[in-house]
Amino acid sequence: MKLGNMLILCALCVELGFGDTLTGVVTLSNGRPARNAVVYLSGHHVHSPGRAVVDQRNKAFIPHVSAVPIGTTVVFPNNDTVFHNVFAEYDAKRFDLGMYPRGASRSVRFDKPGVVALFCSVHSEMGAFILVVDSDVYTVTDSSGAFRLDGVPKGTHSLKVWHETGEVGSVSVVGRGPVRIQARRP
Ligand SMILES: [Cu+2]
Repeated sequence: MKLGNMLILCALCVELGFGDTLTGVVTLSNGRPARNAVVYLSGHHVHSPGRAVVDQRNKAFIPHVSAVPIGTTVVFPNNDTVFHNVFAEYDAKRFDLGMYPRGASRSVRFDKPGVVALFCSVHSEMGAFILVVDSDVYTVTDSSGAFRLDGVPKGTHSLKVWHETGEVGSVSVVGRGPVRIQARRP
């Protein structure tokens, strides 16, 4: 992209209020930090479904938790030294990507919001989650439950939280935070 076009786009971003940052911390109902919680602005229009990767290395899915906007194609490469068989539960159904070796890959497009629970039929210790969100403003908390959301438009937003324990949260936020959210059983 030409520099001139980039400057015009950046000016537009400022004008529309994109680029604000919202910070906060998520805890679970037991008061502990909610590590790997997905935090997103609910109902925020999805502009940019894209591609995401859930890697397989050292008998683990990496990342363990990810969030993607509706319409995103997720690629599942096997970069391990052994075969894995990826299957998942999603939208009340099961899909199976079969068994594939190092260097091979499969991909799936996710068109409905919801939880994708990933497993490997060979290694029962392998598990991961993808949350498909109706939003393109989302992130995942760090080990202390902290998060930083970029690209938050001005105004009041419904901020939602999902954690792999099944605990969820929802708060109305204005401004940049920091916000504290305690997730609970739905
Ligand atoms: Cu495996």
